[in-house]
Amino acid sequence: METAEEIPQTANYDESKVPAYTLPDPLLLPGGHPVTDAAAWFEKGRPATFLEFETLMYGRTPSKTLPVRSEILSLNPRALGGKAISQQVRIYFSEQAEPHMTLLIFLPNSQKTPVPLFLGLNFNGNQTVTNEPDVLLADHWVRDNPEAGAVNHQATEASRGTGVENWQAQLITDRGYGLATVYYGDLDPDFDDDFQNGVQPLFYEEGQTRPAPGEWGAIGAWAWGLSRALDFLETLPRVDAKRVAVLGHSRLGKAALWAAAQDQRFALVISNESGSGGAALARRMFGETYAHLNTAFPHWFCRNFHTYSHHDADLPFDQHQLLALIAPRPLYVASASEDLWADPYGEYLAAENARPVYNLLAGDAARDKIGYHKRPGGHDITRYDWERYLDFADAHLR
Ligand code: GTR
Repeated sequence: METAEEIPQTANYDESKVPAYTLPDPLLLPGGHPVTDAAAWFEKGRPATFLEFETLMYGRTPSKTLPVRSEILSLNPRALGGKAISQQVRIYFSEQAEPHMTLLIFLPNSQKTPVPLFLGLNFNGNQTVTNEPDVLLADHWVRDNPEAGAVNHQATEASRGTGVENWQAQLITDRGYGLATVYYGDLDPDFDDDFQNGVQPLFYEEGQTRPAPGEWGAIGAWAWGLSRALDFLETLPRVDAKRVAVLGHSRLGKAALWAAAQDQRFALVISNESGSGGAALARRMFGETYAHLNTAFPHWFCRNFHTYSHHDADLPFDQHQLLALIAPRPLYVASASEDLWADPYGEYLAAENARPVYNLLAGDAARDKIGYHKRPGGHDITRYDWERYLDFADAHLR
């Protein structure tokens, strides 16, 4: 494994230097047998594909059920200028106070029937998502960013509302959808602490001090948290939990995809510029490499994945097959033209190459089930992106 000074900073941004490659056929079983119908996909193809991603990339999520309990912290019937009800709920995963996650939920007051909802993790604390003064500051480690109100790894008042443009709570609720979010550091703070903080220690066996080589890293913990948030949303009568879209930007897009691959309750999935280790094909060797991911962020994936630093093309799968694990549920992949680090074209090609599985499972309806856009600009999630996601959700969740 490289030291920090050796982190490969050079990335290929030259389309002519993309090597020749052949993508694994998502409909071929490891022994070479073709999957020819939906039953065989769900009985054999999907489990085999899933097992490879689990073992070699994201790591296995422990299945132990925890004594989860929730505490309602606030209820505001007149949030977002009176148009929405907001709720904050703290979810504990043991009898202890830590670890816990705080779920922030907005539901439009205009809707009389249970609403479809977007669920996503946020980068800097729930208080950044809107300007609502009653939203609690993140109470776990945050990445320092003094200009955005994150100082000494603590969220401050100055960070309130700094992510309003990225979250568009007003637009989402105006269009009749709910929005729910959790600060990702509640689940596992995003630094390499050898998995002493966050939710992993809850699952250690007697004598275990860190996840085994094939067990989850931080992305696995973030994805697990999305499923625990959905568990809670299922208890809310005003939410239609069968119409929950899970989304994420960048590293949290990787987590959203992995959450949806594992948890088929998520009805629709959105990858916003998830890039390498998310929606982007590895075999193109364009933009961020696995060597970079594993050295800059050694805690994100499972330890087995470190074997593939500098051997990106040696994995038995590529990321179109992660997207195929979402089939036949609607999937939207979005890129930005200047976000070459995330390989926009590789994200597009992964979505296109998931189509054989969608076609097999959904027939003629498959065509519209995969959405894609590449907007001008850089690495970000913007109002334009949300407008596309809302249109896509209108087509599939209404
Ligand atoms: C980068 C990382 C990407 C992406 C991004 C983000 O530093 O190399 O894989 O996850 O962070 O999350 O914004």
